Amino acid sequence: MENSEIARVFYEIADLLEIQGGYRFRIRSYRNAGMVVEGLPEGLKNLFEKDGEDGLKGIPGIGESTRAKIIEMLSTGKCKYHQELLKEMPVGMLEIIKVSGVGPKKAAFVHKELGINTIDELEKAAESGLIQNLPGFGEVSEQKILKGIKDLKARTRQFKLSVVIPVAQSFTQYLRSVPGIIDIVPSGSFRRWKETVGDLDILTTCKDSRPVMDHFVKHPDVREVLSKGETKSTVVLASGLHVDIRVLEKKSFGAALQYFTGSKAHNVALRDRAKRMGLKISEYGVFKERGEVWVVGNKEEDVYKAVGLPWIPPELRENRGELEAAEEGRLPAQLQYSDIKGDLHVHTKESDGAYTLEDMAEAAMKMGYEYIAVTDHSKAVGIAHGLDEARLNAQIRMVDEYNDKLKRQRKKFRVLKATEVDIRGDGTLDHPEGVLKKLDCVVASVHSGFGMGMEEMTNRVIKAVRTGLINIIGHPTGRLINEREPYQIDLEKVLSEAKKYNVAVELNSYPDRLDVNDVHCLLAKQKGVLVAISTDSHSIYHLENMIYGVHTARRGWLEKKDVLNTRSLKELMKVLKGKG
Ligand code: DGT
Ligand code: CA
Ligand code: CA
Ligand code: ZN
Repeated sequence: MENSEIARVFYEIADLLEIQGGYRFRIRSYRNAGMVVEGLPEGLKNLFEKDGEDGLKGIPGIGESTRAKIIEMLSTGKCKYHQELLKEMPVGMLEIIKVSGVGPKKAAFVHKELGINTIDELEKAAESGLIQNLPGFGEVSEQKILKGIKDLKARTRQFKLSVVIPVAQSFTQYLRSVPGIIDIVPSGSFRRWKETVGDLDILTTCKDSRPVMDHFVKHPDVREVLSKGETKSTVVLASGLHVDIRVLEKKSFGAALQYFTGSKAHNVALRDRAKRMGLKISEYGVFKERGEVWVVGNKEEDVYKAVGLPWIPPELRENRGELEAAEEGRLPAQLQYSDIKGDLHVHTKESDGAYTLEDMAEAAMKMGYEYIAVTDHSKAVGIAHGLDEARLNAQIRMVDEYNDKLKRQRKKFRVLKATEVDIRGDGTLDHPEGVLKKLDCVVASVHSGFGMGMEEMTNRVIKAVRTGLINIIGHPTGRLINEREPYQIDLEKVLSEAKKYNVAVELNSYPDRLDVNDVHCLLAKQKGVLVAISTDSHSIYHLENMIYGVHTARRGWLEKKDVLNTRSLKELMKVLKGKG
C-alpha cells in the first residue's frame, strides 16, 4: 500500500468515528496520523521492507495503535478496524459529512430517520422537501444542504494549474483598474504551484472594499455569484472554477498571505510550533499573551521570523519536513529558471513535432540555452511517424551539419544527437544498439501496453535501464493529469536500478503530464538519481513549459545539483557518456 492509501484509511476512520459520536481525542489522533503519513517523503512500504517493524518506529504523530494498523495494512493490504466501522456505516456517509451544513451529527440523523446512505439520496430527499420536516432542520437548512451539495460537487473538481494561470492573470489585470487597489496576490494551492488547483484564492488590500467587490463579480467570465460581502466574495466561472476574493487590512496582509497560501497541513504544523512558543498565529497576525497582544502581521516573512524560522518558499509548504529543515538551516537552495541550461526532450517535424530542427534550435537559443537534444520518436510509435534506423542515421548527419554551421558562426550552442526510443512491451529498445551508440543522449519511454501489471511494467523499464544504452527514462509513469492514471510501476525499484546504471529520470514539464511528480522528485533525490527537467516540446511555443517543471522540482526539494540539465554543455556530455 502507498502512503496516500494508508492516509486515506486513517482519515476515513476519523470520519466514521465522528459520525458515530466517538471520542474527540481518538478522532483527532487518527486524523493526525493521516496527515503525518501523507506528508512522509519515503514510502512506509519501503521502510517496512527494509527494516521491518523497527523501520516504522519513531515517526512523530504515529502512536502504538496507529503503528499496529500501518503494519497490518502493509502486511495484509487491509485494516480490520476500518472495515468493521464501514460495516456499521454505509461508505456514502463519508461524502455526506463533507457537505457544508451537514456535520457528522446531522448526517447520522438523516441516516437513521430517512435511511439516507449517499449524497445523491440526500439531494433527492432535500429536493422533495423531506428534510425540512425533520426536527431541528427546517426550510432554510434544507436549502443550505442543497447548495452545499452543489458546491461540493463543483469543489471536488480539480483544475490543471495551466488552466488556472491565465485565469489568475486575467483577474489580476482586471482588478488593477479599480481605484484605490493596492495589492492583488493569488494565494492557496495556486501559489504553491500544485499540479491541480481546487479553487483560486485572491487576496487584496485597498482603500475601500466596496468598489473592489462590485468590480470583481462583474468579471466577464463569471457565471454565478455565490456570495458577495465586504471582505469576502466567491464566484463561479463558466469553466466551473470557483474564485474567492478577500479584502484585507494592510496590517494583517502578511499573516493572511501566509494563512491562505497553506497548505492546511503546513499551517497546522506552524501553529503548533507557535503554540509551543507561547504565540498564536491566525490570518490576522501573530499574537502573544494568550492571543491578546498583536506582534506582527504585515509581512509574510515576519510571521516565520516570529517563530524563529526563515521564510519558507510556498512550493515547500506541504508539511513534508520543511519546518524542521528551516529550523536546521537545510532548506533546499531554490532552483531557478535561469539554472536550466538546455532542454533534453524536443520533437521536430521528422516525427510528430510541428517545427524543423533549425526552428527548435533557434527558439532554444533565444531562451538563452546552451543546448537541446532532438529526440524524435522511434518507429514503434507509428502514429507519431517514428523514425526507423535509416531515418535516424539521416537525422544524425543533419545534426552534424547544423552543428558545423553553428561552429563556423562561432556560436556556443549545440544540438545533441538524440532519440526518444520506445521501450517495447518486452523491455527491448526500438532501435538497434549500433545506432543508439552514435547518439549523445538517449531518452527511453513507454508508449503502449499501459494496462500491464506492476511487476511486468517494472521489469520492462528495468530491462531498458540495464541495456546500458539509455540516459533518461522519459515520462516515467505515463499519467495524463485528469485523463489517464499512471501505469502500475514500482518507481523505487526503477530508481535503484537507474542509480546503478547512471540513468536519470525525466520530469516531463508538459503541463498535462508533470511526470515524474513532486513526491517522486523527493524520492529520486534520496536515491541520488539525477532528474532531467524537459519539456517534450512539439512546437517552439512549448519550450516555455519548462517553468512548470522548475516549480514542480522545487516542490520536490530539488536543487541545481540534482538536475541534469543545469550542467554546462561540457559537464553534461561527461555525465551522458558515463551511462551503463
Ligand atoms: P485547493 O483550493 O483545494 O487546491 O487547495 P488550497 O490549499 O488552495 O485550499 P483552500 O482553497 O481550501 O484554502 C486556502 C488556504 O487556506 C489553505 O491552503 C490553507 C488555508 N485554510 C483553509 N482552511 C483552513 C483550515 O481549516 N485550517 C487552516 N489552518 N488553514 C486553512
Ligand atoms: Ca484554493
Ligand atoms: Ca478557497
Ligand atoms: Zn513520449
